[in-house]
Amino acid sequence: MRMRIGLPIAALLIMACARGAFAHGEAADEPFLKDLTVAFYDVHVSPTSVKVGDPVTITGTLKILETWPYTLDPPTTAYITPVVPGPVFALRDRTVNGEPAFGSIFVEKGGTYQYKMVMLARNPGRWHVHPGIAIQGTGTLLGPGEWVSVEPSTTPFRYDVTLLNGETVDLEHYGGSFVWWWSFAGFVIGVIWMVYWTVPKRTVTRLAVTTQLPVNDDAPDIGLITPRDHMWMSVLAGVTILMLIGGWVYMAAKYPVRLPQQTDRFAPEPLAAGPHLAEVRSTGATYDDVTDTLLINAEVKNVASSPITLKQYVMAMAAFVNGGKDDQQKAGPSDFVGQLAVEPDATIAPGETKKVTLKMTSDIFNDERLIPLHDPQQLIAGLLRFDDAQGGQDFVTLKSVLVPTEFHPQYLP
Ligand SMILES: [Cu+2]
Repeated sequence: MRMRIGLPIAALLIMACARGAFAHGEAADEPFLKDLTVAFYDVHVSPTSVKVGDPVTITGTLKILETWPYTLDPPTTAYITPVVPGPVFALRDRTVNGEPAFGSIFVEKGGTYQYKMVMLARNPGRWHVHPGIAIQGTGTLLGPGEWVSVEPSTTPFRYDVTLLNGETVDLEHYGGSFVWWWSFAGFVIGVIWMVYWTVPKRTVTRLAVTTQLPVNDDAPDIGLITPRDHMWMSVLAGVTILMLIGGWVYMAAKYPVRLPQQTDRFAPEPLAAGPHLAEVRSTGATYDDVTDTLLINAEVKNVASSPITLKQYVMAMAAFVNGGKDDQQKAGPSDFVGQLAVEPDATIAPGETKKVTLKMTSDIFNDERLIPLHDPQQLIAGLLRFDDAQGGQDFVTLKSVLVPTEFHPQYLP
C-alpha cells in the first residue's frame, strides 16, 4: 500500500526537479569510454539550415585508438552512423575511405576511417547531429554535434529508390498501409487470445489457485480449461496459420522478382599514409577541476626531414587548436572546439627532441565528462596533429596518466 502512494509521489518529485534535457545524453558515457577508444576530427555538418527533403552532409575522420581499453571487447565489426534524435533524417549515402558502405564494416585498433554521410531531412525541428561509430560489444561512441534546423517544406517528404526492375518507388510510403494493417491483424489475434484468458476466466485473477496446479493439468474439475477452450484456441491457431499461408501466397504472386536481403561487409582500404613526422612520449598530465584546465607534458621528437609544429590535440569528440579562428572553424563544430596553448610554441627542428606543455582550458571537459576524476585508471588519450612545412600532417596517439590537482569543493570530504 505504501508503494502505491510512494511511487506516484516519487515520480512527481522527479518530474518537478528534472531540468530540461540538453541534446541526447552524449555526456553519459564514462570518460575512459570516450577518451581511450575513438578520436573524431575534422567533423563538418553542412548545411545547418535546410528544408524537409534537402540533403545534409556529415564528413569527418575517426581513429580507433591503439589505447583501446583491454576491459572492452576488441573492436571488430562496426558501422559509422549519423546520431540524431530519432528518425528525423533518412540516410541516403555513406562512404568510408572512399568506398560505398551500406552496412557494417570490419574495423581494427589503430585504423583510421574517413567518412561521408548524406542524409535527407525528414522532420521539421532543430536537431543535434553527430557522427558516431557503433562498435559491436561496446556501443555507440559519439563525435562532436552540430545543430541543424529543418524548416517545413511545401512538398511532403519523399525517398525515391529505383528497383531492379526499373520501377521507382517512394520508400517513405511504399507498402506502408499493407504493413500497418497486416501487423494490426496479427495484433488483433493476440488481443483476442489475451482477453479470452484474462477477462471471463480467472486464470490470472486467481493466481493463488492456478499456480498450485501442475503445468499440464487442465483442471476440468474446477472448470479451468474446458474442451470448449481447446476448440477456440485451435481456431485462433488455425487463423494464424491461414494468415501465414495467405501472406506467403500473396507475396509470391505480387512480387515474383525477389532477392534475399543483402549484407555487404568489408574492411575499408587504409587511407594513404602521410609522412611520419613525430614520436611522442607523455611525461604526465594534470587536471585542475576549479579552472577546467588540462595540462599535458610531453617529449616530442621530430623524425622528419623538415621542421614540424604541433597544431592540434583531439580527445574523443573535442578538438583543441593551436591557431586562429580559421583553424578553429576547420577543426569541427564550434561547441566542441577549444584553444590549445603549446609551451614553448616553436617549430621543432629535424632530429630535435623538445619538451612541450599543452594547456587547454574549456567547459567541455566538464560538460562532456571527458576527464576521469575518480577512476581506477586515471588515463586519457588523444591524437596530436603535427604539420610540416610542405603541408604534410601526422596524427600521433598519446596516452597520458592524469593526476587531478584541485577539486571542486563539492568533491572534498
Ligand atoms: Cu547531441
